[in-house]
Amino acid sequence: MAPEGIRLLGRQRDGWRRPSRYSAFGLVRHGLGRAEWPRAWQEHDLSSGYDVVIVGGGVHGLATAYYLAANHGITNVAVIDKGYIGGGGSGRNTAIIRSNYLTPEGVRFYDRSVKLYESLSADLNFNVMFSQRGHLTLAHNDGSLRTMRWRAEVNKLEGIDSEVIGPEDIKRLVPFMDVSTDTRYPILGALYHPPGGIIRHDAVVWGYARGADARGVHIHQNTELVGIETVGDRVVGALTNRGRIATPVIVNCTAGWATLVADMVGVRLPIVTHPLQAAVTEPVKPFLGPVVVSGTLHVYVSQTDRGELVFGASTDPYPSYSMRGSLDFTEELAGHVLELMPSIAQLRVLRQWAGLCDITPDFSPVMGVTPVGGFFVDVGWGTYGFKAGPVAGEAMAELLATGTTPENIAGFDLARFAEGRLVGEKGAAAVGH
Ligand code: PYC
Repeated sequence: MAPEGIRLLGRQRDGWRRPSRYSAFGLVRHGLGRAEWPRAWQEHDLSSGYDVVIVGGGVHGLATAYYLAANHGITNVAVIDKGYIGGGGSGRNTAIIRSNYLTPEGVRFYDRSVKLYESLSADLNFNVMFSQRGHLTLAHNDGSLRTMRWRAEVNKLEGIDSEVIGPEDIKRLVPFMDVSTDTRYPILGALYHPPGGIIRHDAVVWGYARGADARGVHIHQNTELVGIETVGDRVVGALTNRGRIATPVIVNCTAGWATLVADMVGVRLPIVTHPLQAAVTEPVKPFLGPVVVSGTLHVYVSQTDRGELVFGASTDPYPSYSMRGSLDFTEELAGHVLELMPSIAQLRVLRQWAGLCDITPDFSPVMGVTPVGGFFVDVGWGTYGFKAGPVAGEAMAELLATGTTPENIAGFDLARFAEGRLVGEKGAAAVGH
């Protein structure tokens, strides 16, 4: 049987007709000939009005625009970004996808995202390189082993493939891992989550941008929101560095700047922004299968399809908007990686960077309506944002199109902080914060 992506060529699930530049013939012509590749999304003049203005051209903003158009036929939509699309958190994460959370709400929500990621290449007709190579969260002490068991049981009750495994099974999955008992941080077990893995983050951003653009959405890069106009308690316009846009709906899909955008309409968000640093090594032959996470050592490691090792850490301990890496971070991170994998001591680190994480008191996002009519939020993603892009976009699009909050995001509303209904996900953070 032909693979799903090929069988889908030439027909669409939502009745939309693909522009000819995306046809199988176009692919061959551009692949073999000299014709220039078409741009994946177009540039447009800023219209004087849109039905919806989405602030933030990362995976959340673009997925929201894509599902508004694809699932609800709402296409008079602008996505604005003060830089270039995918230049914020969507381009600065470590591209880990998983659904092995701690709360039932979290598990169900992230599982829907994994499902959407599984069919995303076919849905967007764009290879997002989702590699479900498994995800291991190591436990180095009794306390974390207990949390892994707890997570495994909640996961199983929700139908998610997760189990606690011992050092021998870990060694089988990652043969060069030091699982001996005479190390500083002996490995007692791990939460093993086979559907987890990594993805090509740029491809996800570009795929959603291309799909939204082809359905009529306008993507405006280098377009900064500088103010929001309201009449009474309703949004009526977005003020940008390129001019005013009349609009009844603004969706805040930013990371790092979420509180500043919300301040424009007087909505206070319980968010503190911390940098999160990561680094990548030179490429080597494939030797690491699953993603490996150690909360105790504050580190996660995966090997990309190109062979590089990607490392990440916990957030920097102080609030900041800095997106620069630091030498002390890299030294500490490298030391922790070597505790787990002493044999990679000769690998050279090529690059390091930081992204901004908007952290809420319960480590869960803030999604949905706000006290200001027409001002919606999809923010506060802490260290989980990239993996949630598809489900967040799908749910936000449904909310905007129907006016009804979908059940899978109802628990993440802003009012929960005032009403004491927190959705505590700190225990499922990749690493301790
Ligand atoms: O939640 O899997 C995660 C994660 C990895 C890096 C930062 N967060």
